[in-house]
Amino acid sequence: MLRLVLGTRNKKKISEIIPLLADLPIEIVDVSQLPHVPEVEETGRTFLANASAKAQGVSKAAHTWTLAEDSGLVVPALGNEPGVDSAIYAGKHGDDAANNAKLLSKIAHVPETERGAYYVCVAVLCNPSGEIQAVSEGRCHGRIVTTPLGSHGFGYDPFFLIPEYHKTFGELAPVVKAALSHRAKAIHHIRSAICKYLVP
Ligand code: ITT
Repeated sequence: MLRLVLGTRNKKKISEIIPLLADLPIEIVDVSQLPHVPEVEETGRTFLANASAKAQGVSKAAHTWTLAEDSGLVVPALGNEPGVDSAIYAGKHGDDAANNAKLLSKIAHVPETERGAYYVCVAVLCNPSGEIQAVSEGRCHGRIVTTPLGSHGFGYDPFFLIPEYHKTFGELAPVVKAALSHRAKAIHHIRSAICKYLVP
């Protein structure tokens, strides 16, 4: 069975990605299980640049097929913030509470009718030599609400409303997010490449 490394250290992402690939006859490990693999710096200004850097950095260091993704929230009325800076919006990497507080303070100045937003996920698959073999993108459209609802998901999810469901990703069950999310769409699109290269 071939091994696929998930080139992410974000446990919430990992817990969303694994079920989407669990039916494939491949061994999936995440990079935290490979202590010799150094952290990859995210200096790119696009989701594609950062996803590529993560997939290439991890695959070269681990000499293994690697799937990485870069994702974030885009609010057009805020000049596309937080965008690629979603994880560090308020300064400290992965501080969801501070990031949400900053989003809230900025969205307060935006009229309710202009609070549309979308999540983006760009996924990149690299071979063990660090060569990009496939790229995919998924988007999920919604609206920003000013009262947090629910405790599922992570990051901006309690503030991200899916209008068709009248619920935020914080309220919707993980199985629903797994059907609708930007990450689910990006992984779905890249599955055929994973199958082509890793499934006998
Ligand atoms: P890795 O680089 O190790 O993958 P990371 O958390 O640094 O982990 P990113 O640079 O891709 O990942 O930043 C993702 C940020 O975007 C995350 O911290 C959230 O703020 C936001 N985000 C992305 N997907 C999200 C989701 O499904 N729900 C809520 N917030 C999300």
